[in-house]
Amino acid sequence: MSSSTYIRPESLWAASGFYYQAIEMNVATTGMYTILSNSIIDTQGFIYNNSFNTSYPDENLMSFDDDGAGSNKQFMITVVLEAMTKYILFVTTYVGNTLGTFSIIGLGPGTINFLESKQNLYKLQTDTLREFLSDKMQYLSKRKE
Ligand SMILES: [Ca+2]
Repeated sequence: MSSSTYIRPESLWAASGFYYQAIEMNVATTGMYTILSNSIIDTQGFIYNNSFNTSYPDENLMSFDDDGAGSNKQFMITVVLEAMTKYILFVTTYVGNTLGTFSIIGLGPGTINFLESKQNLYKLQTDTLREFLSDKMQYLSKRKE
């Protein structure tokens, strides 16, 4: 993660009107995993250890990416995930007020379990007001063959 290209989450979150979906993740096998998105939307991904707080977006943040997958402005994050640990994959869009479907692909030494967070899909506001919306974002996981 280069400091020259790293976009601090606050600068993104400071702008209102971004939808996001929080997806809980866990793995049975500790190892290095790569998680990327597939969508026609310009996505961004954040991985948090255990939990996240929209008021403190840096807290528990492990990794962040915007266009690392190299095509179609999809994020790709490679990170070590430990077994028996709860992680949150936080998916949002580069452009505000964007909704649509996306897929999440996970590659690594074992299966990644994805669970929809109870918080599911919200529209992020500057005052951290969370507006629950219908489930228009979808995801799936694949195990590396
Ligand atoms: Ca992107």
